[in-house]
Amino acid sequence: MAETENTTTTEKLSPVEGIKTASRYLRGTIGEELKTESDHFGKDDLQLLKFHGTYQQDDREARGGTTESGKSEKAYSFMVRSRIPAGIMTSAQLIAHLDLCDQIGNTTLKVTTRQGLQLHGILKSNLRECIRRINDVQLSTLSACGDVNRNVMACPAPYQDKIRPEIQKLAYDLAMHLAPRTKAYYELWLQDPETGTETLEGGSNEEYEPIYGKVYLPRKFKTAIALPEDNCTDVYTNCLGYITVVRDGELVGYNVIVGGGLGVTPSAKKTFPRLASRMAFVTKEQAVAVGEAVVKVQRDFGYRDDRKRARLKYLVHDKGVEWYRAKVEEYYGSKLADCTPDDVHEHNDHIGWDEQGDGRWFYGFNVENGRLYDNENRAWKSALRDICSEINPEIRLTAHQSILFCNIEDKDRAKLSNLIKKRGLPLSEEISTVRRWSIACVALPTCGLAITESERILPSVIDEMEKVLTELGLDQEKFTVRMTGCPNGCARPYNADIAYVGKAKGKYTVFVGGTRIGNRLAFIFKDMVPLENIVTCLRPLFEAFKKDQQNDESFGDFCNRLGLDQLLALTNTAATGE
Ligand code: SRM
Ligand code: SF4
Repeated sequence: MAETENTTTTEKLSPVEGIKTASRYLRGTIGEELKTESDHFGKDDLQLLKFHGTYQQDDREARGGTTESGKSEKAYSFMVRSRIPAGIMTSAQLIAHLDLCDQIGNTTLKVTTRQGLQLHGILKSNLRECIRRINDVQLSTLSACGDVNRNVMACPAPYQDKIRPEIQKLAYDLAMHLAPRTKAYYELWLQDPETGTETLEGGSNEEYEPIYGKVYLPRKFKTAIALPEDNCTDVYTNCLGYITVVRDGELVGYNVIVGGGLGVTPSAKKTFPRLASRMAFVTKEQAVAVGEAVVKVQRDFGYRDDRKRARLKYLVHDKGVEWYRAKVEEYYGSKLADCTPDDVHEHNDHIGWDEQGDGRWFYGFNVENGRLYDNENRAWKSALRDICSEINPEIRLTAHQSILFCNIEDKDRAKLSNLIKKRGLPLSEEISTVRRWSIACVALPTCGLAITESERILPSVIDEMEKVLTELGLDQEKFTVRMTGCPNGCARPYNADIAYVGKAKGKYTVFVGGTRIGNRLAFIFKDMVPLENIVTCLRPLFEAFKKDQQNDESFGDFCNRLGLDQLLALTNTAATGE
């Protein structure tokens, strides 16, 4: 299929399309801007910087002053995101990130919901150094953001079985295969700005992006791999997903799913969260090439006129999965088999101690909302530095914003626990079930799209939930609680058992009815609930759940069984005492 084929060329394109096309493969004027004294970039380059793994932000709590010219003053800095396929990294790579956050960042580091790492507060004058130092330790920020395939997720558990190593390798292979090929990244961030030259000159060195072409994708693109018994990557929320198919203990292939995505603009009916549709079975050998075909169909048919509708999920929704499959077969060059019945049915968060199967252990360390910092009570960064320098474990990041310390010898187990305790941190086994299964997005003060608090407020919301659940004898119940500071859905709220989604200043939409397994969308229970009521509004539901729970149904299943009207009736009964 020709690189430039694009059925959307006659439609009115969104302005970002023009910026990408004119960017000379993601260069724009970033190189020139990096040489200026200005503390921020111009509008067009902001779009291109994302492909390089960085977002221009400003501290929203520092806004408000004015410059001499009367313009509102902003404290600009950059978020830098590392792409880490399957979240697998070394102790040295983690230490390099901790050094960066302490030396040129805002002294905190965030483990993200896609097994990545984020630095915040990097000044423009330090941006090149930051990205170069990440590359110095053999990681990259290229395509961590932008309209390309992002970090590929896979279950990070280090079980030495016949499946995990294979899917983790597939995550790496897909990430490399689908990474942009432009040399712009090398030129801008890695070569010496004084002596280096641009390779794209006079047409003779014209670059070629075999998968993306000049225009890249219409929008961000996300890929994940899961096992039926372990959907820890929330595979159904991705544009492209792979679910393992195992026969006689051997991995034979994957059921490929397409068209998941969560972002929504509540005021725009044309936007909605969507779980992926099951498309076709592929063998192990076909997995990467079919993934490429899925990407290319979105490249050529995805909507480029309206960024709100440009994600793959809208194309699959509008045209149907059979249409999408036929196109993928055309691009791939042959027919594909139908999906097998294999599907996700469990979720393991890998927290606590577990055996790897090679005589060694791994420890899932629950990092509350993925934020690593040091203060007088809790010193996450110091604990990690101690563990990395004294034990040197392999590090794996989970999609639940937590860390697995891997390859731990039996003799080092007590030592590892002591290093955690010494820094005032709870062991994973000391954390309540509700806290363990909760995650929150970044939100304020760095996220430019945040409407409410999320990561900073969820710990106290969980304190309150712990009290209610303990009082009702529900403290052992396993269900997901997810909070975001706006409806974009960065902590994947729309398929959780319970979700709090920031809607207006201090107010949240409360969702219930999703699942821990991530295969059902939640529904709105109450909208515009003030922060102080987001736990109390659920109390009647918890009480009814305690009374009427059937077999081992989860809280999400219970809410889904009752449906909105019955749940609201419970609340009204509680309010009137009838
Ligand atoms: Fe996200 C935008 C943070 C996972 C859906 N997301 C943003 C930005 C870059 C805000 C912006 O555009 O200015 C946030 C940066 C905040 C900051 O200060 O750091 C941001 N997203 C995050 C992270 C760091 C949340 C976290 O606390 O872990 C996650 C980074 C993952 C990574 O390593 O790559 C993150 N974002 C997600 C997910 C979850 C996932 O992918 O599994 C989603 C929902 C799934 C999906 O994509 O549909 C998600 N982020 C969005 C959206 C809505 C996209 C849409 O289709 O409408 C936006 C806004 C946008 O793209 O316009 C967004
Ligand atoms: Fe920002 Fe909204 Fe994403 Fe939270 S959900 S990080 S507030 S864009």
